[in-house]
Amino acid sequence: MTTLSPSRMATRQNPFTPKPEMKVWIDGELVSAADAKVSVFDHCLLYGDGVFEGIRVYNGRIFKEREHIERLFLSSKAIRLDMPMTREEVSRAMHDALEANGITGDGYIRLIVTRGLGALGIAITKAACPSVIVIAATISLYPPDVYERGLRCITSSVMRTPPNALSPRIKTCNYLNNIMAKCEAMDAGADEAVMLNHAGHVAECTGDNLFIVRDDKLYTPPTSSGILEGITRAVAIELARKRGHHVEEKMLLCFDIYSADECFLTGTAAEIVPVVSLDRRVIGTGKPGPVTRQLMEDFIAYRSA
Ligand code: PXG
Repeated sequence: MTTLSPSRMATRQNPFTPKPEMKVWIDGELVSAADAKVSVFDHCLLYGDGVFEGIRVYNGRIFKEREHIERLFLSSKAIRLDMPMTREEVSRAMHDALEANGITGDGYIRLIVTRGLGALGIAITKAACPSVIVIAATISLYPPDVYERGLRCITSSVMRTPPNALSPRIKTCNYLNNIMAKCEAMDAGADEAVMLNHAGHVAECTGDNLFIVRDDKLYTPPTSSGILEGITRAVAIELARKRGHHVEEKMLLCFDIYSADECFLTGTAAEIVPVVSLDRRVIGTGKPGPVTRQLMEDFIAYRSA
């Protein structure tokens, strides 16, 4: 085994380099990307001890801003992290970050709250001083052809955390089990992984909620199946009901997906994206179905309304 000398370590090139002119909002200050750093003693780095939101900006407007802020506050409450800012201040910070980065069209906000500096121990110190970070940037989407051909998925062997472990309803900065599931999908040559809960019921994908369509009715797992209550999921439910579809939150098994007419995922990053196979079983015709296509269209109209 070769060991890297410190100098070689220092000169390795990270393929990810933020644009130098990018400004990151950290605890009330806008700092350049190069200086946007957290301490090695930060509990979010040491333990994944923090919560976050990923938020879209369409046409300069923060999509579902109130809902994202509310979920952030609920996540932080659940992990006993006292938000150091009010909802209004968080909103202002996001708008300031957008303005500082000249984002007037489409963009993406990553809002992070870390427990802040702590000792090298698990215990939360009373003096914990949480940090709030707002990164305003753009997002790389699935390439357009994915929306045309649909995703190929596998069922992951990585279980979604059971609600009595780390509740999937909390959007914590610990995404390791989702990352492991995504790795499994990539290794299998698939696009995404469907994660099951402790009882073997379908929960969700690694960063998206899941729906199936059967006989023009839509079904999606309930929060009790161990999902993040997605904001895009709520929009999809609303849009489908507006089209007159029956939408039901229902416990699902892999068989329900194999035997569905259509399947699609919803999430901030993916928006609405069709799924055309699971574990090499073709879903429906193997092409994005009419209900999914209609919803994708409706979503585009909705987000820019
Ligand atoms: N489930 C999980 C586990 C998620 O992380 C969703 C569902 C969909 O929720 P929203 O509210 O976004 O409709 C998410 C959200 C990424 C990324 O980089 C993923 C999410 C958010 C931001 C970025 O893949 N997932």
